[in-house]
Amino acid sequence: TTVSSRGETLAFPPGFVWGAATAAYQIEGGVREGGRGPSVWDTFSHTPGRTADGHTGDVACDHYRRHADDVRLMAELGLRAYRFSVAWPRIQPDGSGPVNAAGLDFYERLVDELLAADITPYATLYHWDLPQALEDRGGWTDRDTAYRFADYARAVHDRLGDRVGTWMTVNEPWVAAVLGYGIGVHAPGRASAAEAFRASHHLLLAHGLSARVLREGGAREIALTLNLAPVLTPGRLNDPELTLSEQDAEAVDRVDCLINRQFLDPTLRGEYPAPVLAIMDRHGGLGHIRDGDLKTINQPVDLLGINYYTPCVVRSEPGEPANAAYPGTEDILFSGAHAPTTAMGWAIVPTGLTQVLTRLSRDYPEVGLLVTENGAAFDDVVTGDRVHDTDRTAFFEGHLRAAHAAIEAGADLRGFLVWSLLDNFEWAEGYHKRFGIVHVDFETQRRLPKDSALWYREVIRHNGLHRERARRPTLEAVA
Ligand code: GBH
Repeated sequence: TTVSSRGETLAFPPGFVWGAATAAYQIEGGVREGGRGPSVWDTFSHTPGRTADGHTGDVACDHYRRHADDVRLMAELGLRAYRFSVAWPRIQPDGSGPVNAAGLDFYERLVDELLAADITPYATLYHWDLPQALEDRGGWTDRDTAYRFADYARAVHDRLGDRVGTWMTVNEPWVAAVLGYGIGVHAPGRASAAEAFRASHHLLLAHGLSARVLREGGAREIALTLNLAPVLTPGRLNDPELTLSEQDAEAVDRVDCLINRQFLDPTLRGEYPAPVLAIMDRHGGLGHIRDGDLKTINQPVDLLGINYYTPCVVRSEPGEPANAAYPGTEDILFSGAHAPTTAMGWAIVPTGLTQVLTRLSRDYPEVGLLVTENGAAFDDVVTGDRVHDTDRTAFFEGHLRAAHAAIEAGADLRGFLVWSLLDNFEWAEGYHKRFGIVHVDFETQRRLPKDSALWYREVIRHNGLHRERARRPTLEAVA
């Protein structure tokens, strides 16, 4: 592996937040419990051919029933923070109207268990499980969904606002819009560039409207979470300082606008980048953007959540076939990075995290930063009662070194949450792809902390990488 593991001590700032993240549909199961209504992911996963082997989130990690045990496990692993998502269809089974008290009760119990275990709860309001009833009325392509979302946010905050300090509005609007509406590999499975742009805008509007509601309700910290990726050329992957041709520089900028700035600029600056507007205009027009929307979207946020997995590698050269996830880039070739990959096929490039963080602190200096997801799927093997996932530990070690380098360069990074606490329903990939630091046997629901979880516990205990602990097992230890 090329992931660095030089083994020296690396201390993080005092108070640095260490934890793990999950999302409701990926772990809860109990899809018909407690008055929950159907979401687009229930519909999608039950539609033949949509997910690997027809896997669904019907049972998942059975966390809906096992939450108390799972919180105990988090405490044993030394986690200081836990980011979970609230399932909108548990709170409003039809996406609007009366609140289902049983749904709020569930999250209240979870939050109380976390607080009792001295684990700080971070609540995400939307991690892709849109109530099906709203999808039936147009879903995120319909402007009204954003207003319904603000109502839902108010209901959740009214009940939990006294106990949850940090609120994340929307998780990865790019994924929700592009994979869900643009190319259809995620729920609701629609495939239209024009619809994806409308959906993106309405997700941003939902962020702004709900951020306003949360602020009025006295929320301590308001955040949104974006999937951000440095956009590189194959040459830049090896040499970040490499001077690009004019064509490559423009290709990089256009893709950066689509994946990163389409979300960063409206939320943090109140404007869309010009290249995004030009591409949008050619895919359905700009009619969905109304006067005042950008002002609404540009609410003050305290924290930006960064989900980092892998960089985006492009160059100016016609892509065959065109990458449908990036409309308006038919003259750009998306290539893989020449680097080792995870079981998802995603290139492992820890320095990409340094680049994302230092870029954010340079271009958007007013917002605090939190890594809300970073992690990797590997083909784990259970040996007795151990999972020796050295590849995952090396992945985290590399990315923590990269995060630390960004802090040293001045980035205001406040914490790091691994994706994910548990192996879980990996969306279109079903249960085949395991991202957990805890192994889950989906037959028995047995939880088994992987070696990476034991390693992470030591990282948390030392507030960083510690020489003795971070080192590979010695020969004696192995023998
Ligand atoms: C996150 O999305 C989700 O928030 C989480 O629910 C999910 O389980 C987790 O990641 C793992 O998938 O161009 O082929 O190199 C991550 C979304 C990952 C989207 C990387 C773009 C680029 C793939 N992103 N991906 S590729």
